[in-house]
Amino acid sequence: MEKEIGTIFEGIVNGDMDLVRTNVAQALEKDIAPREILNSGLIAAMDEVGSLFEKGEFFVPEMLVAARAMKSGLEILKPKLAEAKVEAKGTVVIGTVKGDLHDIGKNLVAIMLEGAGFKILDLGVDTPPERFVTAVQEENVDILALSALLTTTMTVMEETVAALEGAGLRDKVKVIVGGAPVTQNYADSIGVDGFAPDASAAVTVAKSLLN
Ligand code: B1M
Repeated sequence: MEKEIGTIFEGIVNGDMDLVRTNVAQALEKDIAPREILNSGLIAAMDEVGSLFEKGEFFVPEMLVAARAMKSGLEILKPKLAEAKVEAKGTVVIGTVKGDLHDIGKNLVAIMLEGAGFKILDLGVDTPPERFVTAVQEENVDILALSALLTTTMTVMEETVAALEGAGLRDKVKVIVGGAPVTQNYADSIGVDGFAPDASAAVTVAKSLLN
Protein backbone atom coordinates (compact mmCIF):
# COMPACT_ATOMS: atom_id res chain seq x y z
CA MET A 1 0.00 0.00 0.00
CA GLU A 2 1.25 3.51 -0.85
CA LYS A 3 2.56 5.48 2.13
CA GLU A 4 0.02 8.30 1.61
CA ILE A 5 -2.94 5.92 1.86
CA GLY A 6 -1.73 4.58 5.21
CA THR A 7 -1.21 8.15 6.44
CA ILE A 8 -4.72 9.18 5.32
CA PHE A 9 -6.13 6.18 7.21
CA GLU A 10 -4.20 7.09 10.38
CA GLY A 11 -5.05 10.78 9.98
CA ILE A 12 -8.79 10.10 9.85
CA VAL A 13 -8.79 7.69 12.77
CA ASN A 14 -6.81 10.25 14.81
CA GLY A 15 -8.93 13.17 13.57
CA ASP A 16 -5.97 15.03 12.02
CA MET A 17 -7.53 17.21 9.30
CA ASP A 18 -4.28 18.78 8.05
CA LEU A 19 -2.56 15.42 7.71
CA VAL A 20 -5.52 14.03 5.76
CA ARG A 21 -5.75 17.02 3.41
CA THR A 22 -2.00 17.07 2.70
CA ASN A 23 -1.83 13.36 2.02
CA VAL A 24 -4.92 13.27 -0.20
CA ALA A 25 -3.34 16.07 -2.26
CA GLN A 26 0.02 14.26 -2.37
CA ALA A 27 -1.62 10.96 -3.33
CA LEU A 28 -3.40 12.70 -6.23
CA GLU A 29 -0.12 14.33 -7.32
CA LYS A 30 1.47 10.86 -7.33
CA ASP A 31 -1.36 9.72 -9.63
CA ILE A 32 -2.78 7.25 -7.15
CA ALA A 33 -6.29 6.46 -8.44
CA PRO A 34 -9.05 8.46 -6.70
CA ARG A 35 -10.98 5.20 -6.23
CA GLU A 36 -7.99 3.72 -4.35
CA ILE A 37 -7.70 6.81 -2.13
CA LEU A 38 -11.44 6.63 -1.42
CA ASN A 39 -11.67 2.88 -0.75
CA SER A 40 -8.38 2.12 0.99
CA GLY A 41 -7.98 5.50 2.68
CA LEU A 42 -11.23 7.29 3.49
CA ILE A 43 -13.77 4.46 3.55
CA ALA A 44 -11.44 1.98 5.25
CA ALA A 45 -10.68 4.54 7.96
CA MET A 46 -14.36 5.30 8.59
CA ASP A 47 -15.01 1.53 8.77
CA GLU A 48 -12.32 1.37 11.44
CA VAL A 49 -13.85 4.34 13.29
CA GLY A 50 -17.23 2.58 13.19
CA SER A 51 -15.78 -0.60 14.57
CA LEU A 52 -13.88 1.24 17.35
CA PHE A 53 -17.21 2.90 18.25
CA GLU A 54 -18.98 -0.45 18.33
CA LYS A 55 -16.26 -1.89 20.59
CA GLY A 56 -16.69 1.05 22.98
CA GLU A 57 -13.17 2.35 22.30
CA PHE A 58 -14.45 5.48 20.54
CA PHE A 59 -17.27 7.75 21.68
CA VAL A 60 -19.29 10.44 19.86
CA PRO A 61 -16.58 13.17 20.16
CA GLU A 62 -13.92 10.93 18.57
CA MET A 63 -16.37 9.99 15.83
CA LEU A 64 -17.15 13.65 15.15
CA VAL A 65 -13.47 14.59 14.91
CA ALA A 66 -12.72 11.63 12.62
CA ALA A 67 -15.75 12.46 10.48
CA ARG A 68 -14.57 16.05 10.13
CA ALA A 69 -11.11 14.87 9.03
CA MET A 70 -12.69 12.46 6.53
CA LYS A 71 -14.86 15.25 5.12
CA SER A 72 -11.85 17.53 4.65
CA GLY A 73 -10.15 14.83 2.57
CA LEU A 74 -13.32 14.06 0.66
CA GLU A 75 -13.66 17.72 -0.36
CA ILE A 76 -10.32 17.53 -2.18
CA LEU A 77 -11.10 14.13 -3.64
CA LYS A 78 -14.68 14.76 -4.81
CA PRO A 79 -13.92 16.57 -8.11
CA LYS A 80 -11.43 13.83 -9.03
CA LEU A 81 -13.96 11.12 -8.19
CA ALA A 82 -16.46 12.81 -10.49
CA GLU A 83 -13.85 13.00 -13.29
CA ALA A 84 -12.94 9.34 -12.76
CA LYS A 85 -16.67 8.46 -12.73
CA VAL A 86 -16.46 6.55 -9.45
CA GLU A 87 -20.02 5.41 -8.86
CA ALA A 88 -21.67 5.98 -5.51
CA LYS A 89 -22.92 2.87 -3.63
CA GLY A 90 -26.39 4.42 -3.74
CA THR A 91 -28.18 7.69 -3.05
CA VAL A 92 -29.49 8.53 0.41
CA VAL A 93 -31.89 11.38 1.17
CA ILE A 94 -31.55 12.24 4.84
CA GLY A 95 -33.24 14.74 7.12
CA THR A 96 -34.48 15.43 10.61
CA VAL A 97 -38.28 15.30 10.63
CA LYS A 98 -40.69 18.21 10.90
CA GLY A 99 -40.76 20.02 14.24
CA ASP A 100 -37.32 18.75 15.20
CA LEU A 101 -34.20 20.92 15.12
CA HIS A 102 -31.65 18.38 16.38
CA ASP A 103 -29.04 17.70 13.74
CA ILE A 104 -25.80 16.58 15.37
CA GLY A 105 -26.64 12.87 15.16
CA LYS A 106 -28.21 13.22 11.73
CA ASN A 107 -25.06 14.95 10.43
CA LEU A 108 -22.92 12.19 11.86
CA VAL A 109 -25.05 9.55 10.16
CA ALA A 110 -24.79 11.51 6.87
CA ILE A 111 -21.02 11.77 7.14
CA MET A 112 -20.57 8.09 8.00
CA LEU A 113 -22.76 7.13 5.03
CA GLU A 114 -20.82 9.49 2.79
CA GLY A 115 -17.60 8.01 4.12
CA ALA A 116 -18.94 4.58 3.21
CA GLY A 117 -19.41 5.67 -0.41
CA PHE A 118 -23.05 6.77 -0.55
CA LYS A 119 -24.18 9.97 -2.28
CA ILE A 120 -25.98 12.12 0.30
CA LEU A 121 -28.76 14.63 -0.24
CA ASP A 122 -29.24 16.31 3.13
CA LEU A 123 -32.57 18.09 3.56
CA GLY A 124 -31.55 19.50 6.94
CA VAL A 125 -33.83 19.84 9.96
CA ASP A 126 -37.58 20.45 10.42
CA THR A 127 -38.30 18.56 7.19
CA PRO A 128 -42.01 17.98 6.45
CA PRO A 129 -43.19 14.68 4.91
CA GLU A 130 -44.02 16.43 1.62
CA ARG A 131 -40.42 17.61 1.26
CA PHE A 132 -39.17 14.02 1.62
CA VAL A 133 -41.78 12.89 -0.92
CA THR A 134 -40.66 15.56 -3.41
CA ALA A 135 -37.03 14.51 -3.02
CA VAL A 136 -37.92 10.88 -3.72
CA GLN A 137 -39.96 11.97 -6.75
CA GLU A 138 -37.24 14.19 -8.17
CA GLU A 139 -34.07 12.24 -7.44
CA ASN A 140 -33.02 8.69 -8.04
CA VAL A 141 -33.15 7.79 -4.35
CA ASP A 142 -32.28 4.37 -2.93
CA ILE A 143 -32.69 5.09 0.77
CA LEU A 144 -34.70 7.63 2.73
CA ALA A 145 -33.10 8.18 6.14
CA LEU A 146 -35.21 9.87 8.84
CA SER A 147 -33.87 11.18 12.13
CA ALA A 148 -35.86 12.30 15.20
CA LEU A 149 -34.69 13.20 18.69
CA LEU A 150 -38.00 14.04 20.34
CA THR A 151 -40.78 11.69 21.38
CA THR A 152 -43.14 14.36 20.06
CA THR A 153 -41.59 14.36 16.57
CA MET A 154 -40.83 10.69 16.00
CA THR A 155 -44.49 10.27 15.00
CA VAL A 156 -43.68 12.34 11.89
CA MET A 157 -41.74 9.29 10.69
CA GLU A 158 -45.02 7.40 10.43
CA GLU A 159 -46.61 10.39 8.67
CA THR A 160 -43.73 10.41 6.20
CA VAL A 161 -44.22 6.71 5.43
CA ALA A 162 -47.95 7.42 4.91
CA ALA A 163 -47.11 10.34 2.61
CA LEU A 164 -44.82 8.09 0.54
CA GLU A 165 -47.61 5.53 0.31
CA GLY A 166 -50.10 8.24 -0.66
CA ALA A 167 -47.79 9.34 -3.47
CA GLY A 168 -47.36 5.74 -4.67
CA LEU A 169 -43.63 5.85 -3.86
CA ARG A 170 -43.31 3.48 -0.92
CA ASP A 171 -41.94 0.63 -3.06
CA LYS A 172 -39.43 2.92 -4.73
CA VAL A 173 -37.23 3.48 -1.67
CA LYS A 174 -35.99 1.75 1.43
CA VAL A 175 -36.75 3.77 4.56
CA ILE A 176 -34.47 3.73 7.58
CA VAL A 177 -35.02 5.51 10.89
CA GLY A 178 -33.01 6.42 13.96
CA GLY A 179 -32.49 8.91 16.77
CA ALA A 180 -32.45 8.68 20.56
CA PRO A 181 -36.16 7.86 21.20
CA VAL A 182 -36.50 5.54 18.20
CA THR A 183 -36.41 1.77 18.75
CA GLN A 184 -36.52 -1.35 16.62
CA ASN A 185 -40.07 -1.96 17.91
CA TYR A 186 -41.16 1.48 16.81
CA ALA A 187 -39.51 0.99 13.41
CA ASP A 188 -41.33 -2.33 13.00
CA SER A 189 -44.63 -0.78 14.06
CA ILE A 190 -44.49 1.89 11.32
CA GLY A 191 -43.35 -0.57 8.65
CA VAL A 192 -39.97 0.86 7.71
CA ASP A 193 -37.14 -1.23 6.29
CA GLY A 194 -34.45 -0.56 8.84
CA PHE A 195 -33.52 0.92 12.20
CA ALA A 196 -30.05 1.85 13.46
CA PRO A 197 -29.20 2.89 17.00
CA ASP A 198 -26.09 4.81 15.92
CA ALA A 199 -24.26 6.21 12.91
CA SER A 200 -22.01 3.23 12.49
CA ALA A 201 -24.94 0.79 12.52
CA ALA A 202 -26.73 3.02 9.99
CA VAL A 203 -23.95 2.24 7.50
CA THR A 204 -24.31 -1.50 8.09
CA VAL A 205 -28.10 -1.32 7.68
CA ALA A 206 -27.88 0.85 4.53
CA LYS A 207 -25.36 -1.50 2.92
CA SER A 208 -27.41 -4.58 3.77
CA LEU A 209 -30.60 -3.05 2.34
CA LEU A 210 -28.94 -2.43 -1.02
CA ASN A 211 -27.37 -5.86 -1.29
CO1 B1M B 1 -32.67 18.86 22.78
N1 B1M B 1 -33.60 17.40 23.68
N2 B1M B 1 -34.31 19.94 22.85
N3 B1M B 1 -31.58 20.26 22.06
N4 B1M B 1 -31.18 17.78 23.18
C1 B1M B 1 -32.86 16.17 23.88
C2 B1M B 1 -33.06 15.22 22.70
C3 B1M B 1 -33.49 15.61 25.23
C4 B1M B 1 -33.41 14.10 25.39
C5 B1M B 1 -32.86 16.36 26.42
C6 B1M B 1 -33.48 15.94 27.74
O1 B1M B 1 -34.52 16.42 28.09
N5 B1M B 1 -32.83 15.06 28.45
C7 B1M B 1 -34.97 16.13 25.09
C8 B1M B 1 -35.95 15.22 24.40
C9 B1M B 1 -36.93 14.56 25.34
C10 B1M B 1 -37.83 13.68 24.61
O2 B1M B 1 -38.49 14.04 23.68
N6 B1M B 1 -37.88 12.44 25.06
C11 B1M B 1 -34.76 17.43 24.35
C12 B1M B 1 -35.66 18.52 24.35
C13 B1M B 1 -36.87 18.36 25.23
C14 B1M B 1 -35.45 19.69 23.60
C15 B1M B 1 -36.36 20.93 23.53
C16 B1M B 1 -37.85 20.64 23.43
C17 B1M B 1 -36.00 21.79 24.74
C18 B1M B 1 -36.88 23.00 24.91
O3 B1M B 1 -36.79 23.93 24.12
N7 B1M B 1 -37.71 22.92 25.91
C19 B1M B 1 -35.85 21.64 22.25
C20 B1M B 1 -36.58 21.16 21.01
C21 B1M B 1 -36.20 21.96 19.79
C22 B1M B 1 -36.74 21.30 18.54
O4 B1M B 1 -36.13 20.42 18.05
N8 B1M B 1 -37.91 21.73 18.11
C23 B1M B 1 -34.42 21.16 22.21
C24 B1M B 1 -33.37 21.88 21.66
C25 B1M B 1 -32.07 21.48 21.63
C26 B1M B 1 -30.92 22.36 21.14
C27 B1M B 1 -31.29 23.23 19.94
C28 B1M B 1 -30.50 23.26 22.27
C29 B1M B 1 -29.78 21.29 20.89
C30 B1M B 1 -29.75 20.77 19.44
C31 B1M B 1 -28.60 21.36 18.65
C32 B1M B 1 -28.45 20.65 17.35
O5 B1M B 1 -28.74 19.50 17.16
N9 B1M B 1 -27.96 21.41 16.39
C33 B1M B 1 -30.24 20.16 21.78
C34 B1M B 1 -29.40 19.11 22.21
C35 B1M B 1 -27.93 19.24 21.86
C36 B1M B 1 -29.88 17.99 22.91
C37 B1M B 1 -29.09 16.84 23.56
C38 B1M B 1 -28.43 17.42 24.80
C39 B1M B 1 -28.01 16.18 22.71
C40 B1M B 1 -28.49 15.66 21.38
C41 B1M B 1 -27.28 15.27 20.56
O6 B1M B 1 -26.85 16.01 19.68
N10 B1M B 1 -26.65 14.12 20.89
C42 B1M B 1 -30.23 15.79 23.89
C43 B1M B 1 -29.98 15.01 25.16
C44 B1M B 1 -29.14 13.80 24.90
O7 B1M B 1 -29.30 13.12 23.90
N11 B1M B 1 -28.24 13.51 25.80
C45 B1M B 1 -31.46 16.61 23.78
C46 B1M B 1 -25.41 13.65 20.24
C47 B1M B 1 -25.76 12.93 18.95
C48 B1M B 1 -24.49 12.42 18.30
O8 B1M B 1 -26.56 11.82 19.30
O9 B1M B 1 -28.59 12.82 18.16
O10 B1M B 1 -28.80 10.71 19.58
P1 B1M B 1 -28.01 11.55 18.68
O11 B1M B 1 -27.69 10.70 17.36
C49 B1M B 1 -27.13 9.41 17.44
C50 B1M B 1 -28.20 8.30 17.43
O12 B1M B 1 -29.43 8.70 17.98
C51 B1M B 1 -28.27 7.88 16.00
O13 B1M B 1 -26.95 8.06 15.52
C52 B1M B 1 -26.39 9.23 16.13
C53 B1M B 1 -24.92 9.04 16.26
O14 B1M B 1 -24.54 7.84 16.83
N12 B1M B 1 -29.14 8.54 15.05
C54 B1M B 1 -29.53 7.85 13.93
C55 B1M B 1 -29.64 9.78 14.98
N13 B1M B 1 -30.34 9.93 13.87
C56 B1M B 1 -30.29 8.76 13.19
C57 B1M B 1 -30.84 8.36 11.97
C58 B1M B 1 -30.61 7.04 11.55
C59 B1M B 1 -29.87 6.17 12.29
C60 B1M B 1 -29.30 6.56 13.49
O15 B1M B 1 -31.09 6.56 10.38
C61 B1M B 1 -31.76 7.41 9.54
